Amino acid sequence: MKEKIDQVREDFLKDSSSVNNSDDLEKIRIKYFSRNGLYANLFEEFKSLPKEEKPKFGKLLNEEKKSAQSKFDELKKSIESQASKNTEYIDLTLPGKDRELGTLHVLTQTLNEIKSIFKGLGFSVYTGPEIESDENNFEMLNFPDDHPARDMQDTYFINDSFLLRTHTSPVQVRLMKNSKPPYRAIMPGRVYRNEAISAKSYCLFHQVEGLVIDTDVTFAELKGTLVYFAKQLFGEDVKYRFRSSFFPFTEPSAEVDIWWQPKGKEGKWLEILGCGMVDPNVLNNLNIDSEKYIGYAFGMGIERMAMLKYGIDDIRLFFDNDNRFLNQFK
Ligand code: 2NL
Repeated sequence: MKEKIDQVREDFLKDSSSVNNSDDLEKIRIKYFSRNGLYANLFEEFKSLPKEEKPKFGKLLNEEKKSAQSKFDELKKSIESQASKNTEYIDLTLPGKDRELGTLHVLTQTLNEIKSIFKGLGFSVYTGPEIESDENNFEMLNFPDDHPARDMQDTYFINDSFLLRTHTSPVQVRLMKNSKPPYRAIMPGRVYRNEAISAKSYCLFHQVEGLVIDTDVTFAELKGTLVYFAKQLFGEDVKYRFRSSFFPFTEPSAEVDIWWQPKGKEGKWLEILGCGMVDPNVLNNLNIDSEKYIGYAFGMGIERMAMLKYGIDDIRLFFDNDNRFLNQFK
């Protein structure tokens, strides 16, 4: 009996020294502690020992089993704590978290494109204040006192003499007041109009105007410049036309249309910009000798350009800051 007990202890110590996980542990539990396990077998044999040996071996067996059981419990604890640690491991093969980069607003992208086309033609870029005088916004530009654009309906007046500019022309006026010709410049910026808000018009929008003044400027140069511009922005194959028009500050005046042909739909002419030869009255107002100097000017809405270029059908989308819209222009 003594040898058998020693053998079981030795085997148990050997087996438990190679336990690595809960499966190994379960095998040991079954082998030693189950109803048909080795300790149960020893107790079974113990029953058939002679009466005088029972006290001695009873005590020994109880101690042996208790000691093995406590070693087993320790082992179980250590395996369990290891397992719980293992669940917190870091999976180095997981892809990293995306850091989302912002994107330039589609209007900024469109303006940058327009700017780079004109810079390539030798134009400089000027900006000016959004709050302007009636003088710079209207008077100098040959708007008669009773011109409908001066009406409260269209202009946000601040007081009798100041207003939110309705176009970027006052930046040209400032340039002409502050420096001598020749000029070759574009003026981008925000402008304001007191109009009913709809898919087509908003209370503010962005404009790029251009001004070229020199001693030998021609309408042909105006046409060549704007056709080049349209081809750069809308593609070499763009179909365009010049249509005569009217502005208070240019004479003669024209509007440029491009042919818009959506797939499967009827095509149509869409206006992209207005232009003309600077009215001599404007030059005279600004003390530029209209006998010596001649010039052309043009103006376009940046929203309108972006809407045509990207097929956007509601101007309000530019101002809503909805990421579902903005992220399409990454
Ligand atoms: C349009 C038309 C235009 C101008 C703007 C201009 C400025 C000065 C003198 C003469 Cl200082 N003209 N600007 C000329 C023709 C058209 O804009 O449809 N804009 C959205």
